[in-house]
Amino acid sequence: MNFLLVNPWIYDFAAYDFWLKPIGLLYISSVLKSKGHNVYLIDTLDRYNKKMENSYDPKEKHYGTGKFHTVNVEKPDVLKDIPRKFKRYGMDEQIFEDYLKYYKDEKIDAILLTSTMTYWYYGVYKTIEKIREIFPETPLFLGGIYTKIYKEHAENTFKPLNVRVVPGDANESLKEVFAYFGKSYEYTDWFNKFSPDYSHYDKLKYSVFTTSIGCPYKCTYCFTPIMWKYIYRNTDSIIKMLKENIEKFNTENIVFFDDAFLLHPDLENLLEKLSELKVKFHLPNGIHAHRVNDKIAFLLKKADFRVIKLGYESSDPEMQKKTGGKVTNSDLINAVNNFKKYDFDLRDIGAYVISNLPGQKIEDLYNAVDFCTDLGIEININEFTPIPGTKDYEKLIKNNVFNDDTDPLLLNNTIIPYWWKEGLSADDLDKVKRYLKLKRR
Ligand code: B12
Ligand code: SF4
Repeated sequence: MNFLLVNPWIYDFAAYDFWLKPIGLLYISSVLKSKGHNVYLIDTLDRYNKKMENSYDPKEKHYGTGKFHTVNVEKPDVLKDIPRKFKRYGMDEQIFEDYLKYYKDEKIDAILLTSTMTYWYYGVYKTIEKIREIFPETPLFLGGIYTKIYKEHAENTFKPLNVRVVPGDANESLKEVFAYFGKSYEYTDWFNKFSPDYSHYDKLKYSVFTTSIGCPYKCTYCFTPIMWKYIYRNTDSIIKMLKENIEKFNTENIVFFDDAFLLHPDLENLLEKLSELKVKFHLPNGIHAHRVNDKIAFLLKKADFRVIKLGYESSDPEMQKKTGGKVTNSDLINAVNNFKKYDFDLRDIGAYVISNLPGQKIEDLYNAVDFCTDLGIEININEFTPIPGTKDYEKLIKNNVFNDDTDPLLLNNTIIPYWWKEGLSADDLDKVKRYLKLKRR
């Protein structure tokens, strides 16, 4: 069979290519190829797509990250009152259309789209509207994180575009795809046996991998432990997967999307072996600070880890404990002292802090800014995103802060402070962000 995979546009008030690669779809590509199918990919978020060269300069920033091509677009009704510009991020519309017309000749049997952030479903919708202009009848399947969190919402929203929603991991979702065509699908150990398929890209400034899926912690705001049972890949097969990628694509930057990279049971050996690969490594997802002891910091430096984000979330010990106990203030101090000992560039080390956690006081944020800037590291303040199924979401519903049928677009972390009466206002957050700027100076 011939499959066309599409990584959709993002529609949002803000988005940045912080090493975004659709690794879910890239795994699907490997699995389908292994079963003898033809697979094509249009990644609308690939900043280095060669057809975009005339209309956009990808201007590489830090280690291959950078700004997307953008176009201002109309806001959907539910966002009309938000006083910010709404944009489409990614491939030029005409180029996308040209790709679709080109693939029309390949006799595509099925189109597969992924979804990541729940509040990006509108971009998925607009992408599929465009696809339907060229492929009005072709069976189209939507999987990925949004469909796992909001199955019913996805089914209702995408019905007018004749989309079949297939939540689940590679096996569960592909089984449904093949069942639609009256074919059987044999489960495969996709996580241990396959790697994300990067053969679709003309130019790779970075490759993204994950050495584990899921996390053994259960933080009250996080969907990861609900979505995945914690599993990790063995060291030798991780090294083999990375070596193949580096040899094929001359990769300079390897990025790990893991939720729990430092919890790998064979961590020291893994880091030793990574140090033989001679590339730069990055950890953009908040890592577990308590694991950064003297030895681990030494090995991270030896392997050439650069951007490392620590999951800090709150400076308040009570809040840290109440939300899952993954970190304490002394964990952060120890981790940063170990990074300093081995001479990491502290501009690359940052801590994630969540603002607007239920019950959080504004002082928590000012203290977090003081704490991190005094340690000498960067701080990234990210607004809280309530996710159905998590303890925090259920509590907010119970307390009538919003309804269970609230449009996911309104639960975008950038939007919440504009309408949420319970938490910190947009003005409060602006003040904290101004304070952070001053402290940075
Ligand atoms: C990597 C990651 C990031 C990266 C990149 C995200 C990106 N846009 O790609 C970074 C660090 C930038 C990031 C940032 C944030 N993230 Co994040 N992130 C993740 C993480 C850890 C991994 C995603 C991933 O790649 N998984 C691995 C792949 C293999 O799985 P997958 O995509 O589901 O694909 C599988 C299946 O779904 C299926 N499949 C996928 N597509 C399709 C399609 C078809 C047709 C089929 C058949 C099958 C199929 O096959 C694949 C193989 O089994 C998830 C948690 C998690 N473990 O999933 C959170 C998660 C998605 N992030 C989350 C959050 C909250 C955030 C932030 C908002 C945090 C914050 N407060 O700032 C920011 C938002 C930034 C932004 N605007 O993008 C939430 C979701 C929030 C939401 N409302 O949607 C999650 C779920 C974690 C959580 N806290 O609960 N994140
Ligand atoms: S430690 Fe991180 S990934 Fe694990 S449950 Fe908590 S927030 Fe989620």
